[in-house]
Amino acid sequence: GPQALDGFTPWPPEFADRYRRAGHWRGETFGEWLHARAARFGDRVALVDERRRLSYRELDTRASHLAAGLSRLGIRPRDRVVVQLPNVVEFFEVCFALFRLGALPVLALPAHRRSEISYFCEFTEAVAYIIADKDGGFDYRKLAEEIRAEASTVKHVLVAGEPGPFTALESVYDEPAPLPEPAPGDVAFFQLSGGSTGVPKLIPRTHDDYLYSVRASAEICALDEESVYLVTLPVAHNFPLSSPGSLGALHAGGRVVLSRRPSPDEAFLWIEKERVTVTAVVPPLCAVWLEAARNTRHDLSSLRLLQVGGSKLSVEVARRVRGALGCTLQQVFGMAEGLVNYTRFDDPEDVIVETQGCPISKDDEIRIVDDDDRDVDVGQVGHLLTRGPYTIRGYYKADTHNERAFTRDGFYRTGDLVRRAPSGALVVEGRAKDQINRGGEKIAAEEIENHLLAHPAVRDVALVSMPDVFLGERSCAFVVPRERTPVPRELTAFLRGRGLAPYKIPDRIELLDELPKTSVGKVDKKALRHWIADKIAQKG
Ligand code: J2J
Repeated sequence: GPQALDGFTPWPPEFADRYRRAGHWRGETFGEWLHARAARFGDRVALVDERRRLSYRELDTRASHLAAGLSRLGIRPRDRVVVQLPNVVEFFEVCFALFRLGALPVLALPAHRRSEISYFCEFTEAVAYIIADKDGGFDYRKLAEEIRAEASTVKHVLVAGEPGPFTALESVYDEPAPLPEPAPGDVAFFQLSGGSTGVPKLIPRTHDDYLYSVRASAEICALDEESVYLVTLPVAHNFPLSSPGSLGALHAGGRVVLSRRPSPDEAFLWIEKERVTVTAVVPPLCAVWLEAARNTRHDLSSLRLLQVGGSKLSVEVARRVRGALGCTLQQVFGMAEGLVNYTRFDDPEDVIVETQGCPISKDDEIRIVDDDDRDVDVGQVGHLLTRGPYTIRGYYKADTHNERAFTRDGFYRTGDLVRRAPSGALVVEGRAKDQINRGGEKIAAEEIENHLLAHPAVRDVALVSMPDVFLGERSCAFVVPRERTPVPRELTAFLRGRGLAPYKIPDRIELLDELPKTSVGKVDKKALRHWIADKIAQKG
């Protein structure tokens, strides 16, 4: 077959064969998949946002027209394109146009700023950057000007909405032209890793593997033509995209409704208006929704399923879902690298409330191991390793890191600490990776530490999580200053100036004379976490 993309680690042939024989990998591309949906669901509404309603057929046609236009701009198969769009219909037109072209979307989040976007553009040698004009009070065209000045490979900036100095996305759509079809085993796009390293890692997902996870997820969640899925989290994130997410709803012939904001104000309005049946939120948002549902004037009776995932949901909040919203709770423990676990509809209530569920596939292999990769006893907490038909075998262009992030026999080291409940379901007990999970938003400690070390008054630094009632965790930076002592506000302003996504700015900065070290001379982050947790607890 054709040569695999440079920097992509394919599954070994014996595994690929097994996944094909099992019927997981069906040899279908996203482009073909959308054609098939359009042929079957035609004039049914596929997508709804503030401004537009698009049928399956219209989506299919618009994607083909945009693919043709992008091709005429010179975008070729395997070219990387950084896509940073809010929750609007254009996200799907753009992604499917690129899929059809065989060009590869790099799915950035709306919160990303100069630091992240310029890195994605440079690392992937992206030829184009696709944005909306404005969202949430932020002007992405300003960001694009900085990116264009820094990233020499970016030839095109395409803007959904008012283009300013750039090209209007709307002007690119053109008469469809025959295009070379990508192969189903090819990389289709890149997700971003929550990460624990100095720079974010890119996750290559293939047509075959991703469509399997979408199809199987849609089945587990019993989606059908009557399903109405509300996207409240950022549309590009793996959870609302594929677990079963917008793509799962489209797979089943349902309707996808795009809410710009996750706030109850906006989301509840959509639920009532479009008779939404299913949606996905992170735990802090779940708590806010439950509170807001107490005295909302909106009719939420259509909602049948609330999925919660991205970080650990507390048992107390979990128990309140049915009473407050009158719908079923489903816990979802997933990762952009692949593996996704769901509690099932027929699970007993305590399994739904107290566990993070079971994997999608009988071919998801799960190991729970100690620090030396030996299996722990049943029920004990250990490191979660996984391998399977939709879990990557390597990050993109990351050979050195891949040696650490995967076992020699291809298991992905998730960095999560889990145990098996008596039911067999997984329970997330903690994390071994150096990451802060800020209400579902992941922060790689090393990335922020490197930025802080670039400040002339900073000698040493450690970023750790601190407990937070609302978000579960927030970030705290322990800073050892040089002769001159920086004020915390100066440091956060410095980080903003470096173009970091706002959620990565430390919530708190503590100055120390030196960082505590373990017996082997590493920074003792555990001690720092305890210290800050105690300090917060004393304040009450
Ligand atoms: C505890 N920790 C969780 C949960 C994810 C579905 C749902 C979520 C994601 C996601 C996703 C958790 N309880 N229920 O991609 O398809 C933490 C774990 C995990 C990391 C992955 C999906 N659900 N987590 O959150 O790539 O630490 O994907 O390894 O953003 O989030 O983060 P991410």
